[in-house]
Amino acid sequence: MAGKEEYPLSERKTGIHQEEESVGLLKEEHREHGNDSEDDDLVDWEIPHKSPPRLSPSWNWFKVLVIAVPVAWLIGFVAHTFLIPLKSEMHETAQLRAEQDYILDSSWAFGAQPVTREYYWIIAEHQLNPDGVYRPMTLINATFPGPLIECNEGDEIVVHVRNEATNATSIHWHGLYQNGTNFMDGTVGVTQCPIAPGHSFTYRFNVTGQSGTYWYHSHMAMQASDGVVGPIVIHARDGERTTLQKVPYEEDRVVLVSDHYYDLSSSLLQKYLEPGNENEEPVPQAAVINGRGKRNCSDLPDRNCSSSGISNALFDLSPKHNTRLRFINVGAFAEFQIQLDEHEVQLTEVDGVDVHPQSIHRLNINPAQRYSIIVTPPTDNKGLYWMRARMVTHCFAYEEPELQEEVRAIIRYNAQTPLTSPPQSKDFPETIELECKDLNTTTLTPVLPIRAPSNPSDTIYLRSSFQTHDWRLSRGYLNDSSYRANLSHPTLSSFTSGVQHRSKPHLYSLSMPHGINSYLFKPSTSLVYQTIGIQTLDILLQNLDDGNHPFHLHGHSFFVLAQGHGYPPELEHLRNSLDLANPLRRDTASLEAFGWMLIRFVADNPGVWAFHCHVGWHNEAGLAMQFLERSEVLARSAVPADVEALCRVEGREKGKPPDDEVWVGSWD
Ligand SMILES: [Cu+2]
Repeated sequence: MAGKEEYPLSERKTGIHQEEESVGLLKEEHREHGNDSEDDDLVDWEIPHKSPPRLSPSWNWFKVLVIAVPVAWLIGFVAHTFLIPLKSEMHETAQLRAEQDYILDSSWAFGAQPVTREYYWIIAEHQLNPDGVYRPMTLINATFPGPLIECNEGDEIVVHVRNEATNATSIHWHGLYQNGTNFMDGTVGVTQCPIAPGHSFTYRFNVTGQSGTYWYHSHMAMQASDGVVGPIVIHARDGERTTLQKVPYEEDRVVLVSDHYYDLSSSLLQKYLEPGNENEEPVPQAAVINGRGKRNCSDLPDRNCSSSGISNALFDLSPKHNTRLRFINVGAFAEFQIQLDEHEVQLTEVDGVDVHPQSIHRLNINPAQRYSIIVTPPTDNKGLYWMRARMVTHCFAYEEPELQEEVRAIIRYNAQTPLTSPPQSKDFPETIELECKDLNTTTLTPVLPIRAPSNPSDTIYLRSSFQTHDWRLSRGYLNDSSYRANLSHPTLSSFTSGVQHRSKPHLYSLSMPHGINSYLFKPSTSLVYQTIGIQTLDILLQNLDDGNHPFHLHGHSFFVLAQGHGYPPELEHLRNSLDLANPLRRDTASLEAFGWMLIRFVADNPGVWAFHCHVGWHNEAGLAMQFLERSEVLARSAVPADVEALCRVEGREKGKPPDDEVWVGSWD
C-alpha cells in the first residue's frame, strides 16, 4: 500500500531458508513417536526374562510388577502427551472438521509478543461424503476443510507441507503481502515449482502490515476444488474490536462457502479444455458451508451416497451478544448470495479491510472474496433460523441435472433447543440476484483512510476475452496473451538467475522504466509487466465476454476506483470523475459480463505477482498475467535453495493441466 515501507530484499534473513528442515522431517517424527517404537518398548518389558533360580515365583511376580507398573505408566504418559495429539491432527480416516474449529479463541491475546506458529500438514487423497455423496478428495491432515490459521499481525507462520498425494501441490496464502518473501507466495509457474508427490516443503513467512480475513489454497491446477482450502485470520495489534470494527461483538467465527463438485477437478478440467468446448465451465452439483451440506440420497441414484451422520452446518450463536461472521468464498466458480433469514446484518470488512458498517439483507460474494458481517440477535427471537447460501445459477453454462443450488445452515440461539423440527424462518421478499457481479461497494469506505495516489505512471489496458483458435480450443485471453504456467522454470527464479548469470537480455530489461517485458518472456503465453522503483499503476479491464471474472492481484490490496457496464468512458473524462479520498481497497474484485473496471495499485512490493481471474476454470484456460515488480531489488536477490530445489524433483508436473498440444491433430 501507499504507506508501506520498502523491505529491501537484499537484507532479508536468508539464513532461515537454508535450514533445509523440510525434507524427511515428518518421517523422523513418526519414527520417533510412532507405534513401532512403542510396541518395541512394550515387547521388551512384557516378555518375562529368564527367572533367576534363587527367587521364588511370587518374588518374581512382585519384581515384574515393581518395574512394569511405573514403566507402563511412563509409556502411557508419553503416549497421551505426545502421541495422541499427533494422531488427532493426522487422522488416517477422512472426516469433516469439527464445527468448533472455526470458532475463534475467545481468550485470544491480541497484544501478545510476536511468536512463530508452526503447522504440520500432510496432503493426501481420501474418500469423503461432505453432503452425503462420496467423492475422491485431496485433504490436509485428512480433514475437510483445512485447519484455521489464527495469528497476530507480526507473527511468523511456518507450515511444513508433506505431499503424500498422487499429484504435485503448492499452497498460496491468498491476500498476504509476502513483502520480502515473494518466493513463499506458493504460485506454481510464478514463484515456485510444484511440490512433487512424496516430497516436502516448508513455507515460512512473516505476517506484517495487514490484518483481517484471508485464506489459503492449493495453486496447482484445480486442486483447491478437491479440498485443499482453509481460512486464515490475522488479528490486528491494536483496536481490532474498538477502533477497526465499528460494531461491537463478543463472538467471532469463520464461515467458508463453496461450490461442491462430485468429480475430481483433474477430469473436469480435461473436459473443460477439450476442443469445441466454448468456455462451458463445469457446473457444480452442490454447495457446502464449512464443508457441510445435506443431499437427499434418493435423488442421486447414480451416486455412492450415505446420509448417515450427515447434517447441515450448525451455528450456535449467543442470544445476548453480537457475533462476527467472516465469510470466505473458497469455491472454484460460483458466486453466492447469502442471507440469515429475518436478520438485517452489518457489513464491516472487505478482503481484510475494515469498513464503516453498512446494513444489508443479502451478501453477494464471488470466489476468493471475503466479507465480515456482524449479526445481532433478533429482539423477538424465534430461536432457530436458516442461513441460506444460494449459488447465482444465472451464470452457469448449462442445466446440471444433479444440481442443488442452495445450501443451508442452521442458526440456533439457544444450544438447548432440540433440532427435531427445522427452522420456520422466512426468506426475504426481495427477488433473488440474477446477475453475476460484485455487491455494490461504492458506498463502502475503509475505516483506516488511505488516499489513492494521483497521476499513475502508466495505465495498462486489458481486454479480457475467450477466443477459439487452432483445433477449436477455447482459451482465456488478456489482450493477445493466454497464460500457460511453466512448472519447471517459474518466472521469479528464471529472472533472478538470469541476472546473476549476467545474461544480456536480463540486464537490458533492467534498463526499461516499466512495461511488458517481451525480451525475456513470450507475451503470447506469459504476459509479464515489469517495473523499476516504486510506481503507481492503473489497470483498466474490459470484459468482452458474458462471464463474470473476480480478478485477484497477489501481494497487494488495490484501490477499486470505478466500474460499470458496457464500454468504459474516455480515460481523461474517467480520471477527472474519480474520488481518490478513500476508495475501497481489496484484493479480489469482479469484472462483470460485458463490463469494465478501473483499479489502481502501488507497485512497491519486490517480486513476481500473479494477476488472474479467480474462477479456477478461467485461470487454467489462461486468464492470467504477472507483474514483475521492483526488478532492481529482485536483481540483487536470490531465490532460497530449498525453493529452487523443488524444480529439480522428478514428478513435479504430476497433475498439471493438459497441454494444448495433446489435441493437435484431433478432429473429434
Ligand atoms: Cu473468470
